[in-house]
Amino acid sequence: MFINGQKIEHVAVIGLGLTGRSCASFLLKQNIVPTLVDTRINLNAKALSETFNNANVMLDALDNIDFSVFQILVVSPGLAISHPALVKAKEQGCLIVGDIELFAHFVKVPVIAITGSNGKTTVTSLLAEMAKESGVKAIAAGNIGLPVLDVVLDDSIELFILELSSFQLETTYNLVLKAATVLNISDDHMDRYDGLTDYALAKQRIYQHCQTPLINRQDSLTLAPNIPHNLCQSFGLDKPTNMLEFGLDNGYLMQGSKKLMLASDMAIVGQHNHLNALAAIALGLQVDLPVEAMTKTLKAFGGLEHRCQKIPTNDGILWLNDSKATNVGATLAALEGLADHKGKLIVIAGGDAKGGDLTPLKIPFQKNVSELIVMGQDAALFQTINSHAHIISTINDAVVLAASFAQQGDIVLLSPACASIDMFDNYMQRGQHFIDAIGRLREC
Ligand code: UMA
Ligand code: ADP
Repeated sequence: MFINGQKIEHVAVIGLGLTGRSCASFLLKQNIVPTLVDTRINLNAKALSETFNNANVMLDALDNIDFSVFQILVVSPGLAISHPALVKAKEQGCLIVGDIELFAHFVKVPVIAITGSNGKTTVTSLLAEMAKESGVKAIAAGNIGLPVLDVVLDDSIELFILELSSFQLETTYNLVLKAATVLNISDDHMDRYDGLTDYALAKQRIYQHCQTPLINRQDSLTLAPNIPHNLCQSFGLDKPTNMLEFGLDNGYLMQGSKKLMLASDMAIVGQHNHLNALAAIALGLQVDLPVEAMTKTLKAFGGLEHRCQKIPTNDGILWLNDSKATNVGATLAALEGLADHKGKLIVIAGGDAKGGDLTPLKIPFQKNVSELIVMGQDAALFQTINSHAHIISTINDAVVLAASFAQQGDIVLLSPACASIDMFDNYMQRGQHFIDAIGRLREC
């Protein structure tokens, strides 16, 4: 394997989750047996070694490992490259990359990439559906859950649609993109960044080698640094002024002065989904997907689980599972979408706030939310912005309490504004426990 003209033989894969394992398999296909490293000492070293061609496995703190013997360290997104051991390795001459950078050196077909604080998975999935509807063999990969190196060598793929996290972008240098977008920037992962600007800069790396940057013209942190405005396309909720702009006018999704479709014909609802739809169409046009196929997809695409997902019940209450709202911006979008609702709105929130600032929720909670129920390690933080918040300890208790407040015509929304890992394996498990608890209400 050659990277930047250098023959690569000595590689360490750091982190042995989904990404690290896919990197190890990929490197074996390139006849490189990597050293496998993880800080989790409870992993099964013997089984890992056997799976990856008797590779050397080191389960230890990064500080205890001498990385200077490696040419490349392939670092997983869950590990911060600001870790002193990795900074030292870089000073000693190691190249620090992620799986997306390796992908960049091997991919042979067009790539579109999507990042942002919220809406990445929705836009990535929508675009993949639009490509399918257009007869293009596309695959959605990356942060969405399918590691890119598992599919990069599949010759049948005509288009890659990548969901990229800021963590992945930090270790990516040479990814050439047909089109890319930063959908929006709001407080997230503040436990890994020095502030919002630092986080936005990581996201903006997506535009480094991008033919058509697509920016959110109402969110200045999504702009492409050093790229003239006239080379960018944009989307926003306002009326577009030319064909490089996508927006809304008189209830229509528009490209410039061209009507694309009625926003109310979309199967997913809420202003944030109008933005998601505009972004998906703008990206799709860059790879020549027909507008008709894309609007047809928008009429049928019913949204994804755990994102303002309706849970069917026969109690006359609208139960919404928005467990994927792992930051304040996503919860704000949900509250905005429900602002016109007439009955009571009961919200269940809380978990690990990841060092984020909850104050943007203060006024929407005051104005629109009748009862706020909070749980998890940062529950008390919610009481600082809403002194009436009820603190409970389990999601089951939250559902039982919410049911005691709710009557026919009311809404109960799980939209935590926090990560789930203090109480659950992941946001999917949190959403499932919410659904299960609602099911148990019927049994009472
Ligand atoms: N970890 C250690 N020690 C190690 C390596 C990892 O403790 O040596 C911990 C990390 O801190 C983290 C966990 O293990 O808590 C998993 O980290 P990882 O880098 O091994 O994660 P993967 O299993 O490879 O999954 C990653 C993405 N996870 C993260 O970025 C944390 C997945 O996104 C992604 O789907 C997958 O690669 C395939 O590309 C998940 C995610 O939560 C959905 N992403 C964040 C988000 O969307 O907010 C960025
Ligand atoms: P991501 O992959 O970026 O986490 P998802 O599409 O999975 O995004 O949605 C995550 C959360 O963000 C959900 O609660 C969803 O309702 C909300 N959301 C989706 N799109 C947007 C958007 N454009 N702006 C704000 N919130 C959004």
